[in-house]
Amino acid sequence: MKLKLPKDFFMGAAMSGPQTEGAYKKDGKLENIWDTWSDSAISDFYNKVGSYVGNNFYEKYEEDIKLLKSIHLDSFRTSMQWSRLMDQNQQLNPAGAGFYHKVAACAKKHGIELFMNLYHFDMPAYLFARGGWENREVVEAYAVYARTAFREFGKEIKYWFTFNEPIVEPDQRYRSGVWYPFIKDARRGMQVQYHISLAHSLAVREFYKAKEEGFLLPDAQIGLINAFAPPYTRETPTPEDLEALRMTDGIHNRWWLDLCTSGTLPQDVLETLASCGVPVEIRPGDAEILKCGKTDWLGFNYYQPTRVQAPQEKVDENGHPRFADPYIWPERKMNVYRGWEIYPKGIYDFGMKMKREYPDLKFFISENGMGVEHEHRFRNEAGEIQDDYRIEFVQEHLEWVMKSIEEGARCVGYHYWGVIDNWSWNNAFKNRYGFIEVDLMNNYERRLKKSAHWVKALIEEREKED
Ligand code: BGP
Repeated sequence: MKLKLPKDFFMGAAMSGPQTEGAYKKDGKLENIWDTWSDSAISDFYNKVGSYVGNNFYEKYEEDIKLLKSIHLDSFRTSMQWSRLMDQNQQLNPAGAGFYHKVAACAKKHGIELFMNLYHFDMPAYLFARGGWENREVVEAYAVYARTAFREFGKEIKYWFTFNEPIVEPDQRYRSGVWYPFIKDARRGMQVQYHISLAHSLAVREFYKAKEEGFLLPDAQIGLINAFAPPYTRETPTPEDLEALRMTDGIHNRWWLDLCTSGTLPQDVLETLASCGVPVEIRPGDAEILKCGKTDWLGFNYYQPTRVQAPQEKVDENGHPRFADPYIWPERKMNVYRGWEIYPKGIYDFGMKMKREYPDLKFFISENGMGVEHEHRFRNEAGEIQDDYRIEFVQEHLEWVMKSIEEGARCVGYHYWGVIDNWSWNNAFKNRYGFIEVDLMNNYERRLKKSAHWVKALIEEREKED
């Protein structure tokens, strides 16, 4: 199939502050939770590469923005680091703000749209020490941070997002405990998820207040980014399989979709949780806050489908209710380096679900990508990485995006994750995602891979029609 990108469709790059900037102690930047983890247990990170360096975007932002433009991308998303923008007294750190002003000005100069996200798993350490997302004062502090950002950058940035994948910290830090601080407590995890929902809603409220007061561009928009992939189960499911589907979808997707579309949380999910000993503590007045959580659009991060079936045991090894077991689809194709299934049709299924259930809300594919280990194996004689597997991956996913648009999905863009190789949390630089290589042995030098030429040619085709 010949791939043809529609007009008025963002083609861009996704990245985040904590995974690219580095400069972890420069210009008044405070410690964040990744720095704390890196300092306390560096062996938890692949090749002992902690959070300190990113891919040196702090120094190389101009070169990087020019590179994105050189392969004809029209937009990119990154995130501000709370620990860089604000000081411990919840005041703006002018030097930190200066960096983001430079990035915004540079994007403008080179004609590339900047999408700005406010939080990408990067709690400032001093706030984590006060209880992090378990503490409502931290929720309030996040609203102050969001207000400050909107007012400081309101005339420079049009597209804003409150959170990237707000489901990840409750899961990784508090429920499964695989990320620092390694807590395995379903109740605390749900409370964190709930508090993040309040924080999102307070930030959206601040956004509209700032808009009313003239601090923002008149067409500024606010959204939330999540991995919303609809879960699948076996082809001939039992009622128990369907129940596993309901709760998986409820906690991971409907929770956020309902919040962004109707300013509420799914009652059936809250009730099931309470009946299983995981009640969420809701205070009077919270419903009013959540009502403010409705957004202008969504970002959909998609890497792999979720497949579930009825759980063998109703309780897991930590004594928590177990709502589902993983289901291994016999026909699955894997990205063996990351351990994630590759299933491009999932992107289409989400588009159709949005069309059916939330027809008014537009969205874009905010992350999609393929991380591969030891990519130097694929270098040709001229030294260029021949990442045909990545080209195939992107091509297949984009084909399903196009099909969903043809059939009525309101998908308005595609951002590839990690256009420039970056730091992948505790996998550090193990799996490389980029169309552009970062040479860690050579001062973070950037080099195009084969996929960079491919994506450039794809976008040029569209431009020829203008
Ligand atoms: C998403 C995150 C990104 C990014 C990506 C790839 O869930 O939003 O921050 O890291 O996954 O995952 P990883 O880097 O773990 O391979």
